[in-house]
Amino acid sequence: PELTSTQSEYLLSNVKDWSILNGLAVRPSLSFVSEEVDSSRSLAVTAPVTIFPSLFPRRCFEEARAIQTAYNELYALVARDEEWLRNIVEEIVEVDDFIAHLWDVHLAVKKEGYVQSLSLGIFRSDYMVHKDPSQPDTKPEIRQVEFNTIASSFGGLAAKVSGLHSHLLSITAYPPMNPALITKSSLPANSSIASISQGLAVAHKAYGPPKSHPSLPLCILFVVQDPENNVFDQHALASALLSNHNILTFRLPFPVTLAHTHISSGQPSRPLIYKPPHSPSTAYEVTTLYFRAGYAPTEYTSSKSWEARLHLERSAAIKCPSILTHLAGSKKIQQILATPSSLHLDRFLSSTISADLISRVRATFAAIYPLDDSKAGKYAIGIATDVGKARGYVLKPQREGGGNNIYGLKIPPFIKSLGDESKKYRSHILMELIEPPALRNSVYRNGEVTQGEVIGELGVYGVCLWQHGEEVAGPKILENWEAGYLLRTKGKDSEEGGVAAGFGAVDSVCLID
Ligand code: GSH
Repeated sequence: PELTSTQSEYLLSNVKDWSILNGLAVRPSLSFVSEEVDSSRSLAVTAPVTIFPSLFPRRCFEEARAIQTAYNELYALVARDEEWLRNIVEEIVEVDDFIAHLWDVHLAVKKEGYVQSLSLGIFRSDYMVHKDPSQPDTKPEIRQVEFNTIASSFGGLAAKVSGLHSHLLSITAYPPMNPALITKSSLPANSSIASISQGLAVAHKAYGPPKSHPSLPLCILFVVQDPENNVFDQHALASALLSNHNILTFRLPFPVTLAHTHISSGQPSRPLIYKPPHSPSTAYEVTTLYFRAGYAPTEYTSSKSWEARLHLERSAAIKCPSILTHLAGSKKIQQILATPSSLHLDRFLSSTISADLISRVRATFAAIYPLDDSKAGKYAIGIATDVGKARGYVLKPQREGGGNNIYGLKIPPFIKSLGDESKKYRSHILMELIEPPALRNSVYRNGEVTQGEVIGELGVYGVCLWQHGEEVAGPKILENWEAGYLLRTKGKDSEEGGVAAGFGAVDSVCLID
C-alpha cells in the first residue's frame, strides 16, 4: 500500500529495533550497506529485508517443499556415484581450473583412502515462479534456478524475517496489507534455524566417540570467510546447536586452517584436532566441518589454500559438503540432470522414489543447454552468439555463490572474448531466464527504503546424511528432511538476486490461494 511518511517512519524504526533485538543483522560492509553507514564501524546493522511479506502462490510453495527430500536424495546419490561424476567432471577440468583443483583433491584423498564414510548435505534448492504470459489461464509453476550444495546461506536469518513481518503486522493499527489476504495459514512458520542446526547435530552424533583420545572434547567447526559479513546468520545456527543440542562450535577462518588444525599423527583414522587461538592449550576433536567458505575461486590465493582444503578433506571429520558433494553442485550436473528425456533421474531415484514424485521433480527443470558439439550444444552456441536471440538467457559458469553469471545481451560479447577455441565454451551452460510476475513491496537496504516492483526467489533447505562407499551394508541415506525456506526479493530490473553478493533482501511469504 501507499504509506504516509509518518507510517513509513514508524514501520522503519520498528524494523531497525526489532532486527537488532532479534539478531536479524549483518556486519556492515560495502556489499551490504553503503560506506556512509559503514563509517560508524558498528558491529551490526539490520540485514537487507523487505518491510512486508511478499505474496506467493500456496501451491508453488507447498510443491517446492514437498519435493525437497527427493532433491536431497538425488544430489546425495550423485555425490556417491564417483564414476558417473568423473565422466562429467573430466570434461570440465580441461577448461575450468577451479573444478580441476577440486577434482585433484578428491583424487589425492581417494589414493590414500577416505577414512570417513558419512557425508552431510545442507542444501538449498532455489526456484522462481514461472507463468507463461501468452497463456493467461495457466497456473503458476516453480522452475529451479539452481541447487546449492555448499554454504547454503541465510537459513539463520530467514526464519527471523517471518518473525519481523508478523511483528510489524501485529503492531500497526492501520492495515499494512490487505487483511483479506491474511488468514491464519498465510504466514507459515519457518523452521530453518531449528532444522538446519538439527542436521549438524545429527552428523555430530553420528561421528561417535573421539578417535584421538577418549577424553578429548568434541566440536563442530564452521569454516568461514575472513572478513565475513553474514556472521549473525552463522551465529543463529551455532547458538541453536549449543542451546538445543549442547554442542560446541567454533568459527575457523579458511585462510588460517593449517595454523590451527592438525591431523593426529600416527593415527590411521586421521582425527582432526582444533586448537582455538584464544586457548591453544585446549584441544578439540572436530566431528563435522561446516563449510561457509571455500566455494569461490578467489578464496584460493595460493597452493597453501588447496593444501588446506586437502588437509580438511582427508581428515576423519564429516564434511558438509564433501568435495564430491561440492562438485555435484556444478551447473554442468544441473544441466545434465535437466536434459529432457534423459534417464538419469530415473536411474538415481526409481528404486526409492515414486514415479509421480520423480515427474514432479522433473517438472521443475528450466531449459538448460550445454555449449558443446552436441545438437543441443550447437543450438545453444547459436543463441549465445546472436544478439537477437540471447536476451532471454543467462550464461552460468560452474560456480555457486552469486555474482558470476552473464545475462542477456552481455552474452555474445562475452562468448567472443573467450576466443575462437570453442572448447572453452564448455566451462559454461546456457539457461533460459525465468521471469516471474512482479509484485510491489518495500525493500530496506543500504540504510534506505525503496518502494517498487520486485520479484522473488524461493529457496527450500534440505538436510541429508548419507554413507559413501560402493558396498554399503544397510541404507545409503540415513537422514533426509526438508528444512525450512528462504525467500529473497530483489528489484524487478536487477539481474542478480544474491543477498551476500549485494543485490537482494531477505523476505517471507504471504501465501495466496
Ligand atoms: N560466506 C557467506 C555465508 O557463509 O553466509 C555467503 C555464502 C554464499 O554466498 N552462499 C551462497 C548463497 O546461499 C551459496 S554458495 N547465497 C545466498 C545469497 O547470497 O542470497
